[in-house]
Amino acid sequence: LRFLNAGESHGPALTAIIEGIPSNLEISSDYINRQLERRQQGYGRGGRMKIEKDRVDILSGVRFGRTLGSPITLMIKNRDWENWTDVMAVEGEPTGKREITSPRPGHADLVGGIKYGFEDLRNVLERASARETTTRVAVGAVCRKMLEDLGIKIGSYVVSIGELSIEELIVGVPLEERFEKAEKSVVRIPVPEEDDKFKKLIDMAKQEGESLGGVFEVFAIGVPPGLGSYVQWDRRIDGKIAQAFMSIQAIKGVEMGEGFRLAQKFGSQAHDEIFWEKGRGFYHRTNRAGGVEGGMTNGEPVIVRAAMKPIPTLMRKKSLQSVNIKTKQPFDAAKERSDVTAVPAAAVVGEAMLSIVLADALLEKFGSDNWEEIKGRVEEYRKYVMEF
Ligand code: EPS
Repeated sequence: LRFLNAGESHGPALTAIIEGIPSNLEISSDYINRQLERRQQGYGRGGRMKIEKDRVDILSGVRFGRTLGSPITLMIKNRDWENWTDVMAVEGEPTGKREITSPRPGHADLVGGIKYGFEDLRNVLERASARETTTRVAVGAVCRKMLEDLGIKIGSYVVSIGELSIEELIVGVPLEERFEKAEKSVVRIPVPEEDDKFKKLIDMAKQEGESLGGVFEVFAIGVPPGLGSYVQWDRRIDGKIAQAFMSIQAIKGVEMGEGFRLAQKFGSQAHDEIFWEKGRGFYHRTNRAGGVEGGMTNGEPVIVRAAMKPIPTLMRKKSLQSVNIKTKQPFDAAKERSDVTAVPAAAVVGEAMLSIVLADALLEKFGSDNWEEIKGRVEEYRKYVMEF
């Protein structure tokens, strides 16, 4: 399974081509659109989300609601494009309109400009922007459909935004319940009663022209054991998951299960003991490992935790110290329309990335031609695991 995506934030459209989705998988644009909508939510989003209503056009690879096994092309039009036709024109000379010369600390602006040789840093931000994650969610939705057919559930919730955390309030709450509640919260927290506190913090940050980061968790329940492998470094599934999450804009840390907290424990407190029951097979009563041992899924829920830094675009009167790339004079970093926080959206992007990695690993283990055939193999394998 592989995919490429393309598109500038204010260009005409975002596109993706996915190769390796088996034939006979049922998929619809409605199914994908539901995920796209979820990515657009979250208190603290900026003006762009009021303009966009992300909808997918499936341009290839699907016929009468089923995949053909051929490359699937997905396209999401940028509604905002019509306001940018001159700034983002394909032909003609630069107009200087909406040119960016004061790089934002923390954004790709400066290094991107040096690396690709641009005098207008807009050339960088248009592609570096998290707008690109729209297509990841669309690709992730196709993968999610496969997982769903196998009874694998993917979900996410926000644990903290800035210094506000609900971590202590969800101890012992099952993952699925956390997810269901988070779906009802405007900031994706599994304790919607706390929404107001979070909204207040976000309002305050907005007033100050500030931005906020946070922590979110993504899980997958029902994953068969044995996806990924210990036999080669680049086949370890935790490595693939970490890469997938780190590649989401503004993510600065990724953990599996208890992650960094495991480092403080004695070995006897850190690992998940093994049990066996007839009719159930092997299982664990704890899941500190986050569902991965030895670079392979172990049958327990896969749990990934990621830390997002605050978005680099600040609307403060006094922004951050930067230097104009033309005059070399100190300058206030560029101000662009942006979000105060996008942690809830990043969690949905995380769901997509986990879906992609797991679907890829499933196809690697069970074949990749005909979905009906693959489903049968997974079922057989589950029986085998139960009897092992
Ligand atoms: C985003 C679209 C962008 C930003 C945001 C995410 O739209 P615009 O730049 O037109 O406001 O709202 O991206 C960033 C903050 C960033 O720094 O990349 C989206 O579709 O999620």
